[in-house]
Amino acid sequence: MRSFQTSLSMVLLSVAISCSEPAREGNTASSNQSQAPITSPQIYHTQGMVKSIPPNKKLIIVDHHEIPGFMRAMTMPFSLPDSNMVEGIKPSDSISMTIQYDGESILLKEITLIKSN
Ligand SMILES: [Cu+2]
Repeated sequence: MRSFQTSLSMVLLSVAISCSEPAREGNTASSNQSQAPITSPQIYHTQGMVKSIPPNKKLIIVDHHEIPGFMRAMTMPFSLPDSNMVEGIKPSDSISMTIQYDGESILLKEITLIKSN
């Protein structure tokens, strides 16, 4: 009896979940309205170690920690919107970063020096 109740509540739960899915079809009359983006920009914070900064300062290559829900730990380049962001920062320094992701591209918002090495 217990297991019957459990499976019944599982069924009810899954029905409730599928019913809460927003209906996206139809509604063609209002399709001229600008559509909301699928994801609003997300802000992430992580730390890492600077691997290199090319002389033109358009990039910074960072060995960053895991960013939960976004990226595993890895070494990767980040575009620098402003070369002044790496003022006083050099390879092997430890930094923290604020990253904005809009579902398509990554924007480096801030770099903070944690420890100069
Ligand atoms: Cu990454």
